[in-house]
Amino acid sequence: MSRYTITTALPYANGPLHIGHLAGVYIPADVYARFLRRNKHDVLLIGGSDEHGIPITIRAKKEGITPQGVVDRYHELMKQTFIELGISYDNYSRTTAPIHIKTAQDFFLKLYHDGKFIEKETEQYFDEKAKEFLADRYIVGICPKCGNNNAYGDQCEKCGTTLSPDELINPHSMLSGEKPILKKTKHWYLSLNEYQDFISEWILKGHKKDWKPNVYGQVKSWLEEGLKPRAMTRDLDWGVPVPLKDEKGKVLYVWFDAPIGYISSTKEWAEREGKDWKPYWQDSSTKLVHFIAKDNIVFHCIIFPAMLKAHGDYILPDNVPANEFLNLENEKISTSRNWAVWAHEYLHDFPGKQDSLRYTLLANAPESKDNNFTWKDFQTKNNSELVGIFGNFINRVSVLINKYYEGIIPEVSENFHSHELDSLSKISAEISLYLSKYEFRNGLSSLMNLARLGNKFLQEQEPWKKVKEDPEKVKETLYVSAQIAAYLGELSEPFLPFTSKKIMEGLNLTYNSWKELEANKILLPSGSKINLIPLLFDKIDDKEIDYQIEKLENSKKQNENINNNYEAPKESINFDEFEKIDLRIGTILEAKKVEKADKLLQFKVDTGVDIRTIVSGIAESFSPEELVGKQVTVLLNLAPRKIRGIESQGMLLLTQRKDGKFSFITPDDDKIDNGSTVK
Ligand code: B3M
Ligand code: ZN
Repeated sequence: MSRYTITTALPYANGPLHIGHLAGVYIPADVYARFLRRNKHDVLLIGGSDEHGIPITIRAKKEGITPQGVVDRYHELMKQTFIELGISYDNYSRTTAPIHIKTAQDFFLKLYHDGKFIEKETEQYFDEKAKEFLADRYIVGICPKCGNNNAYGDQCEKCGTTLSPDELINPHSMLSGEKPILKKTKHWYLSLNEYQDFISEWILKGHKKDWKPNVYGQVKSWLEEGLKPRAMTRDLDWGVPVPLKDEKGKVLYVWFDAPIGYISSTKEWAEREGKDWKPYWQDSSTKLVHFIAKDNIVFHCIIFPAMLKAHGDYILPDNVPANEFLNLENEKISTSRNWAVWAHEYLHDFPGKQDSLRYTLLANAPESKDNNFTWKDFQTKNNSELVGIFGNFINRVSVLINKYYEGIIPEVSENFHSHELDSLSKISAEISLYLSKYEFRNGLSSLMNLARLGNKFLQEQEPWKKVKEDPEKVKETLYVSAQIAAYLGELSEPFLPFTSKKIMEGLNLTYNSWKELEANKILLPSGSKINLIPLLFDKIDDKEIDYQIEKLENSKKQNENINNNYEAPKESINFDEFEKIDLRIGTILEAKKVEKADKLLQFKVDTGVDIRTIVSGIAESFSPEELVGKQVTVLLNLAPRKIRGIESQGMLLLTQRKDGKFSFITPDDDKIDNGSTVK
């Protein structure tokens, strides 16, 4: 028996979970943990929400709520989703929990006092108006590569180029719109370069050749580039405060605090269960396994191990089985484009069908390359494989044994033997080997082979035809089939826990250890009693699938609209700010072209308050005469400004059609008094 600490990447609590998360991290981790538990290992499956970092504050700004409001909402939603999907966490925590704040701060302080950081002053972008240092994500400007107006300081999402803020053309702060300045600030850096040799020894020269090639390869290329010092603190007001006196407004870098979240979550579990957390992190015989997606490899194979090494009290990961990405209908899953199957929506639309999703996602798990989910494939896998093979077999066995023998497993001769019985232990060993190597797809496919074998066996033996003429043969057939069904119940547990439970209950069995299965134990000896097992799966019809596909097509349409017609929504403002804007209905009294300016028209407008001059760049859309007498909306309190020597004392409100022509915002009732306010 060994001790295992299994961690799952802490998802950012800035949105709901989608099938990409599930297929890449959470379902494989759950299968692995369940498998180890069945092997009687001491297993701790640890998770939690990542509630710090820029993804959270950006979401908060977008929704006009506080970061705490954002994480409260999504933490609960994610936690509930994991429970409903049967992810068998021993503990699911969150990084705003007090126990985490303390654990992360203590970790930082230990490194600080042991002299593991270098303190460095550098220049960073600062928004003078908002009085905040700006994370790269908070600086927007024009992409030097593709001209996209809304490129971020770290990346242009249109062309995918990685950027740094100083590469942006006309950079400005997302907070205030101002041009950021460079300002001095102090931070604490972990000299990753000092850990270069250690990591290279440990992973490259050490025994990590059995790590997945994608993981090993990424580490190797990082090491070849050479590790550099990395700041472990940030100037932000959302995060774990840097626990040093006189250091206000600084927080721990989210990638410093988040992986420590695994440790805090373990502590939280231990406190609740009256256990000791330390062996799970500090005993060298414990196997630490991180389940993550490929974009987190550097953090789990280089930065976190360097932190653990610098601290000195901790074990290092035994393996980091990182997965590639899952696509949806052959396109990259995207939260912002709403191109996703949201886990909570699936659970709502397909109640009781958790295992159908687990099955499809495991069968398509992006283990060694990106993989794809399509609704049609989901339907086929459910209808042909789960209903047609697996469910069908279990159903026939339970119905026939109940019909012929009142649910009692029939007698067979003492030295009865069959090669189907032999295959049970072989398949158990095969699945076990696959799972121990993190090959979940292969494991699942072996399980299905066993169901296929059972189905084929029944089909060949045709007990329903022979029951009269050869009752002894039929007893053997159903005796063997019962054993296959029992093994399916046992072996499906890590993959399809809800189904497994139904089978085991139906067969009146309790779980055996995997060792006993590999030793070919007869699980249902003659004379044991089984029940009629309700149907395990039902068909998903075209209507349900069409509805899902339509949902995706709608989000595609919406995206096209957004991309074609609309500017990105602006940051939210509060009511007081809106109230400062003075909008009135007025009437155009005079209109004429501005000399030597093709685009400009000059108006005299009766605003009800006064009569004023307003200049507007709409000459290409209207001839002046047609506008006289028109009621329009006027922005009254815009500070006057000179346009071509004419003082413009306000602004007329217009919108622009797809063809570029302007159109006035006009009341739809012609009896509005000039000077009426617009609210
Ligand atoms: N929240 C990144 C992500 O969701 C991050 C993982 C933290 S694991 C310690 O991809
Ligand atoms: Zn670009």
